Amino acid sequence: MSVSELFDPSEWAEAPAGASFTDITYHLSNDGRIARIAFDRPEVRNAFRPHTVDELYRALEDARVNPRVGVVLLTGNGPSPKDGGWAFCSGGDQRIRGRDGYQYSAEETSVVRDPAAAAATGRLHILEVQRLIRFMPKVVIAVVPGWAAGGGHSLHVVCDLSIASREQGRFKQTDADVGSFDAGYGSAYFARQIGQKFAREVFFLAEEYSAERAYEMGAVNRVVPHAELEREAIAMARTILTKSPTAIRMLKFAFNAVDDGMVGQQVFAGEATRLAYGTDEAVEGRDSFLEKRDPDWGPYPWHF
Ligand code: S0N
Repeated sequence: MSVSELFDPSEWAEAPAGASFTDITYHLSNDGRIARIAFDRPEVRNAFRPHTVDELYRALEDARVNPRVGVVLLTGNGPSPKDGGWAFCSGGDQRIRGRDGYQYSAEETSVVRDPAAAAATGRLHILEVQRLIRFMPKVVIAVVPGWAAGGGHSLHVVCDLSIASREQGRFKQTDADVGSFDAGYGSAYFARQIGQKFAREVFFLAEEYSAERAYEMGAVNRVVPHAELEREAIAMARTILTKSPTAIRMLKFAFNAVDDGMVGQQVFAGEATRLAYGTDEAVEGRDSFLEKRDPDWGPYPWHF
């Protein structure tokens, strides 16, 4: 069975970790440099349950630690076999939302160490996925073939770039309709992207808006014909892959830092430390310690 109508099998091979997934699909491009991670619950507009979030986290983490991967495409498979509808993601699966979060079912709890404890408590760990997207030193592109709603809307917000289907891409922030609120990146950071008035309108009115309208508001980067969506996303990824990995990484974390406070500074500083370790000056610091002598900083100027 085809992964998705927009999926071109000649471009991709299933990632080794992908074989065990049920709620998402995970592929790597044939040269191993692009990851494609897709929600695979089209019959519920790609809503996520805790098990979906576990798989999503594992796939993103796998892509994060793969040194060949530079760009991740996050998308939703489709169309729905029930009614032909398309979705990127419609957020948390409302059928299993409990009073303290989203509930695992008995068969899903196999993914956690203590099934009984997991079944007894709700999860809200899509926020952990948001942070992983935010802090991974790779570019994550939301590829939006249909609805981005609720927590799915927030996921597209937190991705570095968004590309949407002209015909099927639709956006709606339903949080306030269902008594839910993403009070972090989904709203506050969204307002940084498109401005306070538009962001408040999107949340307070919870109206549907098209891909073209999202583009006008500055919420998506590109709107392309539906049939071209994944091809265009791959082309964007290929352009990014022609750039310096270090420059892209430093730029992503520079863009993040101002909104991420001390954590943003920490992430940026970690990358600065990695660069510093590559200098002769830092090597002298390490060697002097190991050789039990005073460091010789003489060759290294106080730059101005
Ligand atoms: C996406 C919408 C607008 C699509 O409308 P459309 O095209 O008319 O399709 P429907 O007929 O409505 O849907 C088709 C089938 O899919 C099911 N379905 C759709 N979305 C969901 C969903 N989210 N959960 C469960 N099922 C869903 C429909 O029921 C239908 O099934 P059948 O055919 O059996 O009738 C429209 O579907 C829509 O509005 N969906 C709901 C969107 C929504 O409100 N999502 C939840 C919002 N909240 C979150 O996502 C919170 C996420 C989170 O974890 C969080 C994060 C940060 C802080 C807090 C939280 C928190 O949870 O509180």
